[in-house]
Amino acid sequence: MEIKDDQFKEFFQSLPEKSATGGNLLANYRGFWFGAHLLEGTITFQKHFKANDTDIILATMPKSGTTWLKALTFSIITRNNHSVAQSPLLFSNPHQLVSFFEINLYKDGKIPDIDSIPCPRIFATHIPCQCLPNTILDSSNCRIIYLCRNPLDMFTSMLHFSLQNGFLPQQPQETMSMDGLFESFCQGTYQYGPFWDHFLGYWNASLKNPQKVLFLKYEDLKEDTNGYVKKIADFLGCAFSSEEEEAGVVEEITSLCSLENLKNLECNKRGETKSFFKAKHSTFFRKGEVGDWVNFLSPSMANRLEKLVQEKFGESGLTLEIHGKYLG
Ligand code: PAP
Repeated sequence: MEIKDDQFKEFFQSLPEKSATGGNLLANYRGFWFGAHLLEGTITFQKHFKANDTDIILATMPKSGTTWLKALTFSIITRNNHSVAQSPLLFSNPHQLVSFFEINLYKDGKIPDIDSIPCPRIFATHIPCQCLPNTILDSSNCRIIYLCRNPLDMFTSMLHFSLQNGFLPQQPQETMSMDGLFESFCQGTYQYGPFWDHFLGYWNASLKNPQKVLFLKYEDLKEDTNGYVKKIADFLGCAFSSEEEEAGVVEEITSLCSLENLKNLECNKRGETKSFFKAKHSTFFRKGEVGDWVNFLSPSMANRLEKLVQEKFGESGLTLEIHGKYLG
């Protein structure tokens, strides 16, 4: 796949810090690592996106529960448009209902027509807070929901996703071994990394402006999904009425969006997302467990990541649950 825009190509080449991860050339842009295609989409989005006050932006690092957050937010916002039995989620993968800015809408430097999307518009992004355009952060009342996940499970999830989609060679001795991937993860040199600055960007923004940025953790969402469905609705200004609560709408949304339910729908068993790469819909739904990393990471890998978490989040007030332990 070739970048067509020569000006952008030159810009990418001019970025001083580069890293080769698994044969992918990444460049450091404002403290974060991007491949050329993602950076082109990111910069086009920064230049051309105009936020509306009613826009909702779902932000995550890859493998932190993006698909789940898309399904939940879509269901909360559109709950008066159709019954759960007729939800579009029964026929479409959540990634088809909520698009990413840099991966879908502004991909390849395209400028999409998003004015025709009915309000409130829901968008998603993996772009760090530090790289969002001012129109989102300062000059509109749009809302951001950020979902983070403990990095041990995030890494484990990414490893499976990459293997299942054939992004990694099956033989560990080839170019991109698990050790190599793990090293990049700990160095922060992978798409959108490092995770610590990604988390902290949104964490600090949520402390500064809690009306604008809701900071959530995957582990909390698993523990009390109904409670967080209500919290998300409150934050978005569309709280559930007592009639809705009595009628069990919150629980209906939780079970519609549960991993078991989504995973078994035909629309998620078949098909694939097409962007810079193809990813099978089924690979977005695996175990969805907290602490599954124990089955894949060696004790020394776990130790290294735990130390990293303590070192990077120690002063911030952000704590992460790692299999029963709270670090940070
Ligand atoms: P993305 O950022 O590439 O879109 P994302 O959805 O964040 O991927 O990550 C997929 C993870 O979320 C998988 O975790 P696992 O590998 O540890 O199992 C997937 O199982 C989990 N996931 C997807 N949908 C749900 C859901 N409805 N409930 C809970 N977890 C989910």
